[in-house]
Amino acid sequence: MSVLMLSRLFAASMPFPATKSEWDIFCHVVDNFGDIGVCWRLARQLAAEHGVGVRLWVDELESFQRICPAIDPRQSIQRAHGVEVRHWTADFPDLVPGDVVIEAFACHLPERFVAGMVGRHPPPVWINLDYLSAEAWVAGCHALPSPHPRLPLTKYFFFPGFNEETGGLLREANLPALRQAYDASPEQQKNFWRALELSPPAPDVLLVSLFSYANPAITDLLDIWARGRMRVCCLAPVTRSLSAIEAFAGRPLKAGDSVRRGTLEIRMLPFVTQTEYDRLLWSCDINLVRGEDSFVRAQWAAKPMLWHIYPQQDEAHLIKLGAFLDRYCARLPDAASQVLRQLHMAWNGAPAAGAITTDLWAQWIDALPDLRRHAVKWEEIRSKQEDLCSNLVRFCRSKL
Ligand code: TRH
Repeated sequence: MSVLMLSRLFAASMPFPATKSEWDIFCHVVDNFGDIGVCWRLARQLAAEHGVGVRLWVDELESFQRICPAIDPRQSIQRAHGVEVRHWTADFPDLVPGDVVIEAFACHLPERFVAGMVGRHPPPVWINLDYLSAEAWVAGCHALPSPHPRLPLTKYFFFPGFNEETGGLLREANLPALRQAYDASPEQQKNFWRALELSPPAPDVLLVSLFSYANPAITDLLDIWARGRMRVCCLAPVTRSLSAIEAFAGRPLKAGDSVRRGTLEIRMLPFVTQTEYDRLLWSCDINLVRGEDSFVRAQWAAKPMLWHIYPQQDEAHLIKLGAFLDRYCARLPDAASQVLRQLHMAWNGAPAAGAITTDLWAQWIDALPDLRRHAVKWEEIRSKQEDLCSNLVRFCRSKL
């Protein structure tokens, strides 16, 4: 065996890191909270579970502060939860890149930094962390190298996904245990409601969290809930769904306000931290989520959910939605699968789907026992797969 092969074998079997490794993560906040939501989660997990020194570069700190109030948008360098947070501005400093460089969602690294990567020996492992999709092509593209056209650098495409052939899903090691402890603790639940300044929900009320993009179907749903057989309490953090809720209420609303109509009560919540948002998802019977990160967290909450996917041009998002539903519904009884698909298509404005009707909602309520069992099973199976952060660490170790 050659010296080179031996050294590779040795490197692959070494506990990671032999010395503390340093990673740079770059996050460009395109819009909303998903980009920083994912990067922040990954950065914290790398630091807390893998002993990695993380420098997180973020070009917009105000959005970051919304999900993590410890962040001060005026500081160019600060530490939070064991992570060094840097404000990423146009005048990028000269510094030595870390062992691993993560370019989140093809955010395009600063040229000066790329030059630093070329000058580093060995060069860093360069990862483009992509968006999550359940489409079949993802498995074929995951971890593929892409040599730089001019420079002696190789970028690897790392795709999150739902099976072992992909990079997996972000999930902290203690997440299932934390959720189970919360479920089993009336004390923790009481503290959660108290922190939100809400009284705990009555047992006969269907509790729904609402986080979506602007969506004409919100009004339909609120209307159906208000006229339904069942009492519904809708907990809505103030986000882009606010204007639809205000139109329904007929008045301006802010966090702390509530609206009552028929069998529906809407409680407007402040935008909470990521940790509190998890607790909100664990507490509700049904979670309406959006984008990427809240969509994944709703799956870890093991509750029935309705996903508002990030809209894309040429309705590409509907293909992505269909791919997820194919996967998610594979082991679901036919009737529940059908109503879940129909409701998702209507909620996402698919052309052939039509509006959400009272009848469709009633079918969804009838399917709830199956949907609940299924959500628990789905979470159990996915939790057994390796999480994205551990996958990434293992992959980078093999390339260092
Ligand atoms: O905010 P989003 O719509 O983000 C989107 C998606 O990521 C999309 O794929 C991307 O292209 C686009 O951004 C640019 O939805 P997402 O992904 O669910 O992110 C929301 C984050 O906000 C998530 O980390 C959960 C967090 N959150 C809170 O911390 N508190 C809250 O009260 C709420 C409602 C959310």
